[in-house]
Amino acid sequence: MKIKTVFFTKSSANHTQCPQESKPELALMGRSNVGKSSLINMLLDRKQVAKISSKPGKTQLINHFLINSDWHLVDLPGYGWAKVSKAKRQEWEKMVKTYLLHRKQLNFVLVLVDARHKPQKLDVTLINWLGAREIPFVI
Ligand SMILES: Nc1nc2c(ncn2[C@@H]2O[C@H](COP(=O)(O)OP(=O)(O)OP(=O)(O)O)[C@@H](O)[C@H]2O)c(=O)[nH]1
Ligand SMILES: [Mg+2]
Repeated sequence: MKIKTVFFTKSSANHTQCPQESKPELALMGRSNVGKSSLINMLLDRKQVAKISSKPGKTQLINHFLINSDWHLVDLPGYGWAKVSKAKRQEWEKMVKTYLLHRKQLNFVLVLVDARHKPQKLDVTLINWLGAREIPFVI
């Protein structure tokens, strides 16, 4: 696909704040710091459209990017960031899981895993969670 235009639409703290339009969307999920936001920049051939950091926990909201005025690519906060408090981890989980369960525009999820390591327990747990809820995904 040729990427003609890319616009950052908005950041949302929960699924009810997400863009109202009915355009289809694809979301990226994976561990904090695995490179979700970097992959978005690479796929879109833009250096800074999604914010990245060498420290985990950079993406903290649901970020919508409008591609070719046609569909949304969605950058989600990562999971498994050991240094963050349990309360913050639970907040992430609620935000992302509620989005994944209720967002009608979501067509499928791209789960990014670090190929240098064996599948991590949390990756497997969340992939099974997606499967049990019949949310289409690709790893
Ligand atoms: N070695 C290597 N480093 C990468 C790769 N992709 C991203 N990085 C680096 O990994 C770090 C984290 O990248 P991000 O794209 O911010 O990761 P993220 O998954 O969005 O992280 P959160 O927003 O915390 O969930 C940055 O320092 C990137 O430069 C890759 O393919 N290989
Ligand atoms: Mg990120």
